[in-house]
Amino acid sequence: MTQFRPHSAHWGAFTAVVEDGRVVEARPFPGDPAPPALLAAIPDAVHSPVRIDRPHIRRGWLRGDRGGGTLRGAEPFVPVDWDTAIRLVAEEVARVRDTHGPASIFGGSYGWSSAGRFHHAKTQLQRLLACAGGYTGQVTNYSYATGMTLMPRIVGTNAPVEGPVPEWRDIVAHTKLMLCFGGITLRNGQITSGGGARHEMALHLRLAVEAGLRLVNISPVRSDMPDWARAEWIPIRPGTDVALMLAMAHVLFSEGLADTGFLQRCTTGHEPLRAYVLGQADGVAKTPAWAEAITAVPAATIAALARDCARAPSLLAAAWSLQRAERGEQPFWMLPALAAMLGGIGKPGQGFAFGYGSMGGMGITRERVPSVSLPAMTNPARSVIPVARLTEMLERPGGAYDYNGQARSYPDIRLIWWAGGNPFHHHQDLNRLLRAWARTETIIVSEPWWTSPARHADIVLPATTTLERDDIGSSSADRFVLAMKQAIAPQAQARNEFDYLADVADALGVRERFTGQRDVGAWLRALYATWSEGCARRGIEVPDFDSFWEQGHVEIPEPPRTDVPFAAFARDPVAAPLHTPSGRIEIYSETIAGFGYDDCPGHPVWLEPREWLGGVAAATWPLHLLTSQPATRLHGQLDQGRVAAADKIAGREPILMHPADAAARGLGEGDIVRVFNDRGACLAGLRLSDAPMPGVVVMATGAWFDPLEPGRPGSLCVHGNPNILTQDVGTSRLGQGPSAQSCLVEVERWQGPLPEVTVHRPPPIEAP
Ligand SMILES: Nc1nc2c(c(=O)[nH]1)N[C@H]1C(S)=C(S)[C@@H](COP(=O)(O)OP(=O)(O)OC[C@H]3O[C@@H](n4cnc5c(=O)[nH]c(N)nc54)[C@H](O)[C@@H]3O)O[C@H]1N2
Ligand SMILES: Nc1nc2c(c(=O)[nH]1)N[C@H]1C(S)=C(S)[C@@H](COP(=O)(O)OP(=O)(O)OC[C@H]3O[C@@H](n4cnc5c(=O)[nH]c(N)nc54)[C@H](O)[C@@H]3O)O[C@H]1N2
Ligand SMILES: [Mo]
Repeated sequence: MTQFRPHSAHWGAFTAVVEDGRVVEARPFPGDPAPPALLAAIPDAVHSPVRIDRPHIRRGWLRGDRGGGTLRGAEPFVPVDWDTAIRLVAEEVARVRDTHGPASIFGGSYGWSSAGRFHHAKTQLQRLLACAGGYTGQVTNYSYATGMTLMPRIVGTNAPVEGPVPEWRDIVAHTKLMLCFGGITLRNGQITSGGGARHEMALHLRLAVEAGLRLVNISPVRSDMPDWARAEWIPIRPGTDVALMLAMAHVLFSEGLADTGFLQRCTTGHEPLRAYVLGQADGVAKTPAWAEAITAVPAATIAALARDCARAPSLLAAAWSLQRAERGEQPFWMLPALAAMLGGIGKPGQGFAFGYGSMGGMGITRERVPSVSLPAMTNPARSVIPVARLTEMLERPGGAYDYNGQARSYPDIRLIWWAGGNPFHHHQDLNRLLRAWARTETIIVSEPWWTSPARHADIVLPATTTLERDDIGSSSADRFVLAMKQAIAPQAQARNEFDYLADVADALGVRERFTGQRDVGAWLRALYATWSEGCARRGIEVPDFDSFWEQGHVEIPEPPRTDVPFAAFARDPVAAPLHTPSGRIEIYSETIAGFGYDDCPGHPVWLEPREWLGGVAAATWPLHLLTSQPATRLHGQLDQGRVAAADKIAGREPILMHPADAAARGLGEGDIVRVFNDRGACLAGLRLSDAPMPGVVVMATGAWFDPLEPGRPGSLCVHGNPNILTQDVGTSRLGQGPSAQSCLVEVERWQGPLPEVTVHRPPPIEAP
């Protein structure tokens, strides 16, 4: 018998088609204008041979070895029953907490997990650890850590980064020129955090193009904008955008095109920036010719861009990727500064914003209602690190570091528990991570699949996928709330996080607190009730829970009108000041200047990165590697499915290279190549393309880390996980965000026999 169950994922709402207890198809949500191709991979993932079928323990750990140089990932696992696993987990949590204090338990668990808001693995785990005494958590994220740290200091809110941003509706009606640093990459619009029913990125872009909007794609990669958008492409060296923006400012200042009225009324500190740009501060005028030498963009092009922006209603937009780089604060600070010089901030369709091409739902028109979410619990240990300082934390227990104006020190981690994230996907410099990972006494990982963190754990707990449980999908970037109905029984011995964590809580004596004395059904009703109350406070009526569940979704209608960001402020900055110390846009920040960071001074500047095409390191490593979001996956998720598999070359992740760079190395289409630098190496399949500018190569993130010799740092990744190559340094002492996009490499033909990709099969498992 065929059954149809409404469901959702970060890659979209769908109907699960179930036959004989198996999901056979994920049918797109009716009315979705652009259903993601990724939906096709869902049945593969759910019924994958790489699912974890029962709890497992690393053999050495069972025999008493507790870290201290252990090279996890090499030894076989031993299956155990759930009762044993729960007892061992509870004993280990209690031991570490009582011996070393709760901050020695790392429960940050950064990662996207799955869309359902109740069975959200990280939140569930952190609730348990909070009940049990506390843990070390993580703040900010890999997406826009630096942007979200900087933006409140300079404009008083993080809205320009995470939304709401100026709406497409206003862009279509009012904007004449839109500069897109990093383009508008439609592949990224497939994803909405928490799950979305409508994928509208292409739809809005098309309406804007039809309305005559002039788009400029300022990016190292031409295909960051679809061909049909008829955008001009301005190829730019990665990591140099701030130099181009500074040179545009030079043109505005020196040609009298800057809106001095706006600068005086709504900003503070444009004079020091002006002095810097004109060269009065350091003797170097930031002219278009100066910027040409850095960016490889012709000076005349830069000057023309500046003049065009001053002449027409313009919007300055940039992808989140620009700040995922060394000194990533600088382009994110200079973009609002430049928009302030143009004077359009607060007018419909003008000003600045980030992320239109980064995620589905940016710039849509939506009521400002909250999304459904599971409340966090206060962490009694009050210990956190900036998310991307993971390896450094493990390397330097007690070590000092700076972050956003604070002098801090790292906790001494003895136990890591990860649920719902993949550090071997998201973190940079995996060889360095592997060495640091080996210092930890115990590592627990909850996962539905044998992903890299599970393979590098001591205790592995098999989690259900969303299709094996009831939940609610909801995103702050979509107008729908979605019923995610259980479609199939839990596979093998997989259990819901909430259920097994309740058993761990029981063993730790905190079951009642952890469950709140509710079961799953009661929790879903409670979360929905809280959300409906939030809607009611904004005058929006939504159906009761039973009608919602019956219907399968709730749609919040598009509002007729929403606010233009910064409109009230721009009209009257005294009556509606920003939440900054001056109440204005801080082109110069006394606060940041007061931190005394040489890597992030008081106003935007060009600071030469360590790794970029214009620096000394490029003599040894002449190619700039961009590691972009994958079209065929969400990070590492769905890598085991057919969509990702179809894109690979002999099972390896493709690397895009300009034909001129390939010819210079004697390489051709389809070659298996070794991509390397002094941090590590991986294999990849060569794809010739004139989309990247010469000197720039592109690999998507997300191929599962597959070391030739598991457990040995420095080993070749035979599959093509590019984080074996990227550098692990903070953007600056301010943001401490990840710097993945600043990465130089070399590429050569792989000469040896082709090693097998084995990571999509379970690791070695021993009889108990
Ligand atoms: N080089 C480079 N690196 C990057 C980036 C880049 O641009 N370049 N981008 C960065 C960015 S922006 C991000 S957000 C990160 C993303 O990094 P992550 O969010 O860590 O990546 P995911 O693969 O989504 O990891 C989620 C994991 O949760 C598991 N999971 C799914 N559902 C469940 C569940 O119900 N229970 C449990 N226990 N587990 C579940 C999945 O199998 C998966 O392994 O990567 C970052 N890394
Ligand atoms: N299909 C799919 N979509 C996704 C995700 C996914 O895994 N798969 N992940 C989601 C997540 S978690 C996030 S945070 C967002 C990330 O959203 P973004 O950060 O916007 O995504 P990226 O693909 O990393 O970068 C966008 C483009 O920026 C360009 N770029 C890189 N460096 C530079 C530079 O220095 N200057 C300029 N001008 N351009 C540069 C690259 O060519 C790249 O194609 O994507 C989301 N969307
Ligand atoms: Mo992200």
